[in-house]
Amino acid sequence: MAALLPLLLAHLLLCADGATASSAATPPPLPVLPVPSYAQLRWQLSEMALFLHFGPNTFTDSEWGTGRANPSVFAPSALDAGQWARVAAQGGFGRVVLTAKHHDGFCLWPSALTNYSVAASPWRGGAGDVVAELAAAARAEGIGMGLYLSPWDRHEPVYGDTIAYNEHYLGQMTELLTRYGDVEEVWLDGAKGDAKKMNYMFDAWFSLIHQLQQRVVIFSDAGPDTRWVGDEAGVAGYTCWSPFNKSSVTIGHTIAEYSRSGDPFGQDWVPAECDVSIRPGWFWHASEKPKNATTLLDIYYKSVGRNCLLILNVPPNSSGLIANEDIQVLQEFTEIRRAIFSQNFAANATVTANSVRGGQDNLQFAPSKVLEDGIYSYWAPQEGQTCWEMLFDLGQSTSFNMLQLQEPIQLGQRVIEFHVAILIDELWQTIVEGTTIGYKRLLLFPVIESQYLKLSIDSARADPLISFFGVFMDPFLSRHSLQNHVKPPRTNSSEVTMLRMAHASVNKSIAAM
Ligand code: FUL
Repeated sequence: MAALLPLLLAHLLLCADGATASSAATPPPLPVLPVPSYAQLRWQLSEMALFLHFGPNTFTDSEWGTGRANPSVFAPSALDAGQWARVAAQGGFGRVVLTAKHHDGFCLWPSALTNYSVAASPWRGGAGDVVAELAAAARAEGIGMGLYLSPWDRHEPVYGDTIAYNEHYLGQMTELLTRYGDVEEVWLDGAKGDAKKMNYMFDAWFSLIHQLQQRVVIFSDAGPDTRWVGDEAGVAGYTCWSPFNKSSVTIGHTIAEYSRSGDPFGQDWVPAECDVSIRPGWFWHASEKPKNATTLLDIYYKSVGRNCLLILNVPPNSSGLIANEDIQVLQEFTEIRRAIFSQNFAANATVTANSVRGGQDNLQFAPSKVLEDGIYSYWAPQEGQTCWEMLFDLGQSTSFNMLQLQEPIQLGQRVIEFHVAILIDELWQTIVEGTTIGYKRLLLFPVIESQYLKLSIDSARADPLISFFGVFMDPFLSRHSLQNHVKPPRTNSSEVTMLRMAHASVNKSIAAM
């Protein structure tokens, strides 16, 4: 009898479509534009990047160097880029991004276009190249390499002369993108603190960067490939679209709400990147301490768990090493993620849906596809439905407080609103409401217990597609941190009444068997 229950429950879906599959394969549904490029997909799948702020500021206890620090201050005694890359790889960071040049203008590579660089420092007798050492280390660890080349340069004498400085900047960019192999991310910000008037020729910069590096994504306030989320706390909007209009934002002048949330009507695919430092400052300071692992986990939920990439800054110290206390926190952060995500209570669930693309027997788009990791296998409904529901039978009553949902974003971001309900005392009760899903959505709520869950997509830009649905328990979640995660549940009394009636009739049939 118990084995029949899931099948019977499938009939509880409000709008079951009994169509069966035809013998020919069904092609995938049309994408809904905009969609990510190859480089943007690689970026998104890497989930987290390790940001490395390092330079004269590390030695002078400053954040925004004046550009007048003597290159002799740059003297790390034990610089080991291999350690930085290992820390990144072991912590699950898919790429590293180094401040090749910060606002002070000091270059961590021996640029031929300035004397203000490692070549003028005592480090490695003036023959060192931090960019080269990190590029080799990242390659050895199998992670991507990214570079931050600050537009604002407080040292360079031609800064302020538009033509001359744009030429200088492009010359330095060319050095960085032609000497060190694949560069997967170029990071630039809109900071421009001095009174000097300066026009950056962003269009020329972006064209050159894309010309020189095939896999690169360019980060700035306005993309073109990934956008600043609009804060330096690592937190995205509860609603977060990758579609966006680049033309609505000027670099250096963001509209916080637009950057946080994106734009369901956006013409461009520009997903958000969330930057935050493990310490109060971006550069290392002896007096500062790292955040703890549960704070990092909370940031992870609000960045990676809201369809973004998390770029976490872990600044090397004045020895040229990531400090042990930071490594310790990163190890705990890795360990708690492993503990939480290694047990998916839905892994062996029985999954049904009210309709399946190509018919209920079509395995290619079967509801059970949402149990497979990643975005390349997914459930798709029949076209032209107005109701989309999936039902999960976990096999036994289970306690949990977190859900992971994913969309196959290679076909565009679709879901506008959804909710998840559980069956308690024969009634479906909404436990969480969500807005966007995108690449990955992590939803938290107080611990609840049930065997049955129902995902309802309430509105979507096109037929919704779901590539992953997971059920987890986060034992570290405090009532306090929950406050920032939970949206008040919505009550839909007519739905509850209909399901109650339907469930009552199923119970009657079971009793009659
Ligand atoms: C900002 C800079 O001004 C900060 O110093 C830091 O580099 C941060 C990541 O970007 O725009």
